[in-house]
Amino acid sequence: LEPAYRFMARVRLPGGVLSPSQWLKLDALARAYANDTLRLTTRQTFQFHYLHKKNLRAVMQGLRDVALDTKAACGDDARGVMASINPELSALHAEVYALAKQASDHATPKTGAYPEIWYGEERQTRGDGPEEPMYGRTYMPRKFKIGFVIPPVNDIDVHAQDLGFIAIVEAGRLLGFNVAIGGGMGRTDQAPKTYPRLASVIGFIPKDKVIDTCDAVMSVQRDYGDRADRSRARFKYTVDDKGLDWITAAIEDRLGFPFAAARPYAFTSNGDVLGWRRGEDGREHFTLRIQNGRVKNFETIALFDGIRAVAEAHKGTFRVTPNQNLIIADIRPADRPRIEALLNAHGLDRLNGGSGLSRNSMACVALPTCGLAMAESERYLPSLVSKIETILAEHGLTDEPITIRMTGCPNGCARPYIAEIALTGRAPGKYNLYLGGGFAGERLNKMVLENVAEPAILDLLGRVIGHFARERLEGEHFGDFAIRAGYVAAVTEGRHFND
Ligand code: SRM
Ligand code: SF4
Repeated sequence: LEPAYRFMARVRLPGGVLSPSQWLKLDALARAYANDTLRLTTRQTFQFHYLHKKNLRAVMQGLRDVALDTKAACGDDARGVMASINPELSALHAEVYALAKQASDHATPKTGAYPEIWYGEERQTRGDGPEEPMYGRTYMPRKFKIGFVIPPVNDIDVHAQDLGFIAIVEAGRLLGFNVAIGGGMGRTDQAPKTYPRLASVIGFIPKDKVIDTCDAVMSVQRDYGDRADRSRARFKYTVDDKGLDWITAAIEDRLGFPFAAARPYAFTSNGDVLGWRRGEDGREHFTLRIQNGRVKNFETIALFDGIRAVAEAHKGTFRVTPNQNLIIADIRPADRPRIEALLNAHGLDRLNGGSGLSRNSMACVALPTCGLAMAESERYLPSLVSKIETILAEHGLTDEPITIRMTGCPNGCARPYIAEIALTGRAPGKYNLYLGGGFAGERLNKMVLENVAEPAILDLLGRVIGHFARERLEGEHFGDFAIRAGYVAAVTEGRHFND
């Protein structure tokens, strides 16, 4: 008799775009085989939890029925490819999304094992069959993450990607991309050789060179990445160990041309704008806040059922945002009243309220499903946020947008090291507290308290928030203030994060 193994499965969904029928299938699979919930992730896709081993094939085949799979959602390969979601810029979004999808399809390992195992197909190659064209026989040293961003909103946190493409747009036309390399969040406590790093911009490429650039950058990491020490097997360490100039030259060598000088761009935030927006093509879009990405029927609100009702009526698309929210997108103006009525009938429109802090909060899954978690995250952050909200209200800062992110361990799945306030779990009820991240994801934060419990966290935050309320400059963000006021030093390079 075999133990009752249970699994998590993550769907591959480039750019977070899916159809209502795909949503309805995910909904049905979660109700039939998972724990009656769907979890939207920080990389714009879905996770199922508690899948019994005996049901895995049914889930994979159910996904295949709606043209979805779980290929390369985990593993030592190119992970889920992210893309900015800007519903107002419909044409630009469509173009960048198409490139993200192409990059994902291109970089996904061409394995025959997946259909063989999950769909029961005949084995296609035996023994010495053809090698995988990009990865070869050994795959990457470790996971590799790609993302496309459309400034000024840095919703995908492009500086947290191994390979980021920053869209350069002139008069509404996409010219190409600035290329950013070597971003990543993961680190280990008490191991200074590990650190988060922001991706460095190394130059500009025209838009028809995206796939070539993916190949060139990934193959440099494939060939030079550390395959001996797993904790340092990410591209960010290869970039720092070899040096940015050396890596850039190696990429250019494989591309066969030099990068052009990077073009100017600016980011203003990394969050989502909630509620209704109209695209340039006249279609309507509603961004729905999903707290920490958890879609289920709560005691206070039947969120899972409500979205299912919307999906049954909706004729456009859904888009999962990089902040774990959901856009009901591409609604024809004539259909808006019906969607509005459904949102209202199920109470979903109420979810978009809340303070500037809660609207900009994000937590990883952590306990009870994550085997690496050392503390609560998704289940704890909302209660901590409401205590911080009390302090913010005392100082008239309820609407102030402040980013706060929590993870149950230092791996950084909610990209905490670029939040203005961040907490990473150390032990049950104990966290490291970090301050000083950039509001647009452009600067790392720094640890101010190590391994402390809630009272110490609230005490320090209370003092900094009070000081911020009294002495902030016009328009100054909380993270910038924490540095100017001397609570933390600005971290300019990842390798100095632990200094
Ligand atoms: Fe993650 C591992 C959840 C985004 C860095 N991550 C895990 C695992 C699979 C735990 C494990 O290996 O046993 C977690 C599953 C928990 C569960 O119960 O479901 C997990 N990671 C997640 C998700 C679901 C968090 C969320 O709440 O949304 C995100 C899924 C993204 C996706 O759809 O693909 C998720 N993980 C990230 C991100 C953010 C990002 O990619 O933008 C990071 C930091 C960026 C980076 O990679 O540097 C991240 N996850 C890690 C790491 C540390 C990697 C490192 O370089 O050290 C691990 C552990 C590992 O790989 O050894 C990890
Ligand atoms: Fe698990 Fe740690 Fe990732 Fe949170 S940050 S999901 S605790 S691995």
